[in-house]
Amino acid sequence: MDFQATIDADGRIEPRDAMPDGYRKTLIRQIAQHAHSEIIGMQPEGNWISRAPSLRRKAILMAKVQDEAGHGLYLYAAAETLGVDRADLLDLLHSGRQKYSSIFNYPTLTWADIGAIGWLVDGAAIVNQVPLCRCSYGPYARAMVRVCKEESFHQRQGFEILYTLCNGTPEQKAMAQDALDRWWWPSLMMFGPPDTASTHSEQSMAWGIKRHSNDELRQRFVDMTVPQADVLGLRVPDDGLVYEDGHYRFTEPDYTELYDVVKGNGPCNQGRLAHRVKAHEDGAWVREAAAAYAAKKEARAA
Ligand code: FAQ
Repeated sequence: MDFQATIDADGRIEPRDAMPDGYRKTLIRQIAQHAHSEIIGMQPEGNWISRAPSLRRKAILMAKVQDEAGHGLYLYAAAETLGVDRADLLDLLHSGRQKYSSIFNYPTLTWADIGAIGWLVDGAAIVNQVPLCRCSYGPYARAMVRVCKEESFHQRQGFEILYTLCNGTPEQKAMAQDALDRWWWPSLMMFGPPDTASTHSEQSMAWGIKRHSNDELRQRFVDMTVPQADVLGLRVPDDGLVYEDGHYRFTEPDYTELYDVVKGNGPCNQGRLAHRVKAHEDGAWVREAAAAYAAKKEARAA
């Protein structure tokens, strides 16, 4: 079957199938940005591993941060099936020529932020990524299945951190509310610009890469999250929130902030990238040792 017939039949495109250049390019862009987000996304939470309030919390947080590294690995591997090299993608990230999600340019000021990231950021990631399990490109769709299962666990652990804080002292509850106040709007921005300003959505949806528009997914996230805030006893910081016809109508986030953060002007952009580049350089000897070991093994087998 040719490309368009496979897309029309809602089938899967596999790495060796013929595909238009634009389809390949769009996938490389989106999968690379997604992979970069996973590994840069390790930093805000990694910041709290040494300060987690108990051994149990520390063990859970370490496992979560390691999961994010694993997601980066599946996604870089999925991108490589499209004929790009992981080292080149990392160069593009490090030189600022490829993007990563705006959300990871905000600081984690208190322990409640770790709960808010799990609950809201992983929650938003699930809403965005579950439909990607049905993406028309096979390797990306298959990578998403496992990623979504792990994100589900992450979302619950974040909610449980906040639930514990909300049922603790008044100071702990106030800390949880402050985290929600700061993370709510950036979480809404994760879904991208509004549909009227989204440059790629229409074509990506026609190709079956994206299954829903940015605004549809944002609405789904709000509908899912507001009742959860009620269970926590927290107030979503939006005076315009009303329940109407089965949906929560909400105030749109300030998209000028999204564009500004994406341009590199968020509170943590410079630090995140500098930390990432340093980690990469410090890890050069590990990559060299692994390559030397693999070469030796191959020579022995020959
Ligand atoms: N941040 O035309 P659209 C996670 C860019 S993973 C930065 O609407 P598209 C797990 C966009 O790239 C989070 N840039 O674009 C975790 C494009 O720029 P370009 C990452 C953004 O691709 C949890 C331009 O704006 N998830 O959280 C953002 O159709 C906790 C125009 O936008 C994914 O990457 C943004 N928020 O839709 C990890 C999911 N929004 O390339 C650690 C896969 C838009 O033309 C801890 N990606 N841009 O220069 C997607 O679903 C899509 O790429 C969207 C954007 C929905 C993000």
